[in-house]
Amino acid sequence: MNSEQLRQALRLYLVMGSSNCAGADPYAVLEAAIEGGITMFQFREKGAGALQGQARLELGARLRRLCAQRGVPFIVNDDERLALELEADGIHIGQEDAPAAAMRRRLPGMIVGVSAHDLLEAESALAAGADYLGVGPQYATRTKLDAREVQGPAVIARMRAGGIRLPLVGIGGIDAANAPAVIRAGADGVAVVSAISQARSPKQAAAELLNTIKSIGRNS
Ligand code: 3NM
Repeated sequence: MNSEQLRQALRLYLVMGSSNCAGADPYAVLEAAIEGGITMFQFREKGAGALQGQARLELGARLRRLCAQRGVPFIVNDDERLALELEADGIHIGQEDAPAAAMRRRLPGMIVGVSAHDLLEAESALAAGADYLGVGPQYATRTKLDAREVQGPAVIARMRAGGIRLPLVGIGGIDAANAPAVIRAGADGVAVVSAISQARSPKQAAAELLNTIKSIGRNS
């Protein structure tokens, strides 16, 4: 996937694990979200109540197959071994995880995404060979308990002004109402958890978000 294809794939990025689905079946939630138009998926089986071991691997394998069937890139959060086992399209790592350069070496051919919180972190991720950045939290989130201070879309504008051209998504508290501000600040797309996984209709929520993003276009 080249950088332009990656930009397109990042337009509406669903991040999710079983504990984000408010008791619903994660397979059904992902299927509905794909029907609604999500363009990329990250398996993030993390936090209180997350599946472990074989159950985690089995759910990951089912979601991975669904993504493969529907042509949606499948990314694994943090876990290098799981990414290999599931033959993921990529891995997403935080600042605390092994640096992007090591991932790129050990997971040849995979997309490497990195969380960055300011221009300095964005520059070092770029230098380490990251393919895209996740920048957050844009707004208050109840999904990630150890999220940093809310930054607002201005942090994306600062990265762009500082010369960061990498494909980039905003994350944290994003919904259809505030997504336009994130795109206007210079993001290629938005990454969401609860706005889709906890919506009454994940399909409708995804479709609404995608329409909103499409109607904005970058820097308009
Ligand atoms: N990373 P929701 S915020 C997974 O700031 C994640 O890096 C964040 O969930 C960061 O869309 C976040 O439900 C959770 O607010 C986003």
